[in-house]
Amino acid sequence: MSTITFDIVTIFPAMIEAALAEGVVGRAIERRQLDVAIHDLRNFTTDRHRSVDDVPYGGGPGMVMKPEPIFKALDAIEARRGQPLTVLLTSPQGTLFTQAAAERLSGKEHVVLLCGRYEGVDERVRSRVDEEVSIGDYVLSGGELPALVVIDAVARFVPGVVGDEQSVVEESFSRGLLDFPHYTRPAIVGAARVPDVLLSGNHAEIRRWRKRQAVARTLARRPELLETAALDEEERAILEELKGSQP
Ligand code: JAH
Repeated sequence: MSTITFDIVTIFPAMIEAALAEGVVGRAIERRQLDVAIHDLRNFTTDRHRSVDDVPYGGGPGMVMKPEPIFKALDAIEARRGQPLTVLLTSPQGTLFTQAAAERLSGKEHVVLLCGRYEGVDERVRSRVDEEVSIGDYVLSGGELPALVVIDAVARFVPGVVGDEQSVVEESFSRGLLDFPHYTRPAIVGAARVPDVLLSGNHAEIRRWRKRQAVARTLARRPELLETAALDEEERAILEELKGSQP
């Protein structure tokens, strides 16, 4: 069985713990398809106050994460795991974390996630970082939520983590398109009806309708995805038709 080990370095271990207990990822950990170790950065401090931050050189507002506790934590993880480690830092300065990046990381045996806080980490920490990744262009209060995003997206590529019922290949982004609309019972709720085609039992028609919806939605909401999407012949035809009908 293939597994991947994540080591997470954080000042909020309870935040990580709670999130990883639930859902697909929680189940993968129970089944030992995923191994996650959470390291409290304060356990690697040496001063009486267990300080993980300090004032910025050069002045200015806010605090900066101290390098030594982070170096000590990484040394301890390295000693426990044996190399090679891949160290990830989540920050707004990173390269965009995409589905392709998640797939690539799922091939690693160990990934260390460093969660920053405050105004960021001392620049010298970057000498120990292999990749700096951003989950999107917004500022958060720390790297814990992005680290959880990375673990979730990577775990889904580990064979057996996602059940057959949520096929990884069929879902949104597997081919670079947005997903088609989904419906369940009842067929009519108030004035809102499920599209007739989905009730028709005509599976060829249903497949065509879903493709059309996925392409139309992508064109309307995320047209830039169509530059790199792996469209089949039918999807390319749908796209040309849709482009022609709304210039
Ligand atoms: C904020 C350390 N890509 C989103 C993202 C990732 C990390 C952070 N913010 C946004 C962050 C404060 C301190 C990291």
